[in-house]
Amino acid sequence: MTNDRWPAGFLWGSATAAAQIEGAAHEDGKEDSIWDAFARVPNAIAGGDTPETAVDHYHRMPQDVALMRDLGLQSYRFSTSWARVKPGDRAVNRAGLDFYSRLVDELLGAGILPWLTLYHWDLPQALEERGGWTNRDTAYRFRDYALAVHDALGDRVTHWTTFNEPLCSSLIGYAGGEHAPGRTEARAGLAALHHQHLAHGLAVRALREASGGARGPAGSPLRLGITLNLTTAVPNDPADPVDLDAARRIDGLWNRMFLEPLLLGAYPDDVLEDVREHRFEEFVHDGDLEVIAQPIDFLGVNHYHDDNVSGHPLPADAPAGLQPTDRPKASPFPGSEFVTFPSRGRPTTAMGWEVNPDGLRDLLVRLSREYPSLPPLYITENGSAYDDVVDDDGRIRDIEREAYLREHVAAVQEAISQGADVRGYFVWSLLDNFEWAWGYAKRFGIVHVDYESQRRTVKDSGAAYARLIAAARTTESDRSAPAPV
Ligand code: GBH
Repeated sequence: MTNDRWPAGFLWGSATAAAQIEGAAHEDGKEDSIWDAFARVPNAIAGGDTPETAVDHYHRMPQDVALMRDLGLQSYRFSTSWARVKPGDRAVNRAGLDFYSRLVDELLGAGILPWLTLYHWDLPQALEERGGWTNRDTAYRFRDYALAVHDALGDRVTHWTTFNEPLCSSLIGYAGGEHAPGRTEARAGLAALHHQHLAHGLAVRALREASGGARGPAGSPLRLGITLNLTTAVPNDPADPVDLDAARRIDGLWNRMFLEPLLLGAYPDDVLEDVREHRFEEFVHDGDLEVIAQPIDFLGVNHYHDDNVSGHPLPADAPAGLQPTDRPKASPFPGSEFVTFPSRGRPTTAMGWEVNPDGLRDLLVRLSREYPSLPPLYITENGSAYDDVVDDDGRIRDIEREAYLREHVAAVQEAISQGADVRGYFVWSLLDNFEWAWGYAKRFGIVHVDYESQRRTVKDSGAAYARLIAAARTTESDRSAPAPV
């Protein structure tokens, strides 16, 4: 892959999420999440697909862990399902927690570090019926759920992530409507955004206390963090003030509305001004920002693409962006609904996302320069969807996904050489899976899943990733490897 050395202890892994792989949507006491309910809304999900069976990981977990071991993964990033652990947000469901307990044991037995995410978009539907993330009380319910998972797994799981991509589960779910719960109200999206931040802070505080207080030799052994999806907003014409302002607005909503409360303890003034008509400040109570801005041990970065942003309408002949279904949606950008995303004509993945590995390098370097209080970074997701072909010999020669992977891993290494403190990389995704509003139509796996037989086949990209990990580990600097984070 490259002859340069990787920092000692750099962690290689792969990621999944509960609703995307587990299936068993109504087994052993699990109740509906908002994605189970959303799948029943006509035309919400491409092909009428549902997460009911997904890739049946709930029943195939030991084989899937064996696959991870065969690939040489050092860590596995998975999420727990709130609706399985506390169905309807009532009492703890032992059977649901037992599944995760078995998973953790299986991982540890295979020498794989469990990297647990508490919320990857699957709110219990019962809580949605009480307002979901627009209801401040949901933040406190999240803290209780986090403590229940910690009670069961805190003796074996060290690495905890509160939220995966709160941008998506707030603005895309409540303002844009492409994701569950499919609401299309700008103010609801902003309420969800703040309440998820609050939930993060409450959970971090509760988990630290439950595990012995602040980190330190005698204190908590936990490593706590959050994962954001960070996307660079590139002005279409950097000499045009209208495009520059559009890029500022989108950078604010995609990135700074999340980074700044967490790292600086304040929402960015310019974005507060952009969303003024929605009275965002009413959601922010005294003391909330101190709760939100507690120190974290790592920041997870999910990155897929950057985007070209303009403040002008698209030309009439511009190709329409890919949409999972033709169900009407709204803008996920409160106060900046007019912004457009003109194509730069670069090659795209099957999601229509332009491929630009330099964008990942530049993002990581920018974060390191602009936020002095930035904790160590982990790439908690990066990957690509392509329309795979199973050849007659059964092989999946997914050369584009392999190239995407190599180029983005190289971009991470360049960022490190330019000073970014990146400690690990998780490819999205281990398995083809339920790609949210796209259903099973888009495949991100480095392992192919035949959705009829549930058979798993390592793709060429998966074999390449296994070789890459093995090679990277032999080029680690000879200093003894520190523990991750
Ligand atoms: C991630 O989503 C998820 O964590 C994962 O579950 C999923 O399977 C994977 O990526 C692949 O999709 O603000 O409306 O202009 C994040 C990918 C990147 C999609 C940012 C939405 C912004 C759209 N997201 N993008 S918008």
